[in-house]
Amino acid sequence: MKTVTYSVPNISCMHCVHTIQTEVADVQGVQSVKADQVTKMVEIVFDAPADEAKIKALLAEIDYPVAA
Ligand SMILES: [Cu+2]
Repeated sequence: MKTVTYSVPNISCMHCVHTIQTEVADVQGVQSVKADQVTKMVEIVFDAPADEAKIKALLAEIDYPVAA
């Protein structure tokens, strides 16, 4: 199990938080997703077959790219 924390500047409201949590939770292997609209951070706990590349690609696809 791995925990990552990403900065996602596009988070602006509870809708963003909900969208991110719902979409990322659908990735196979993801155990938990916690997005915060104040800090604009997303904490994700996952295991294989999920990996950072897949999660980052999904976030970019739904218009919440991870800050470089
Ligand atoms: Cu929003």
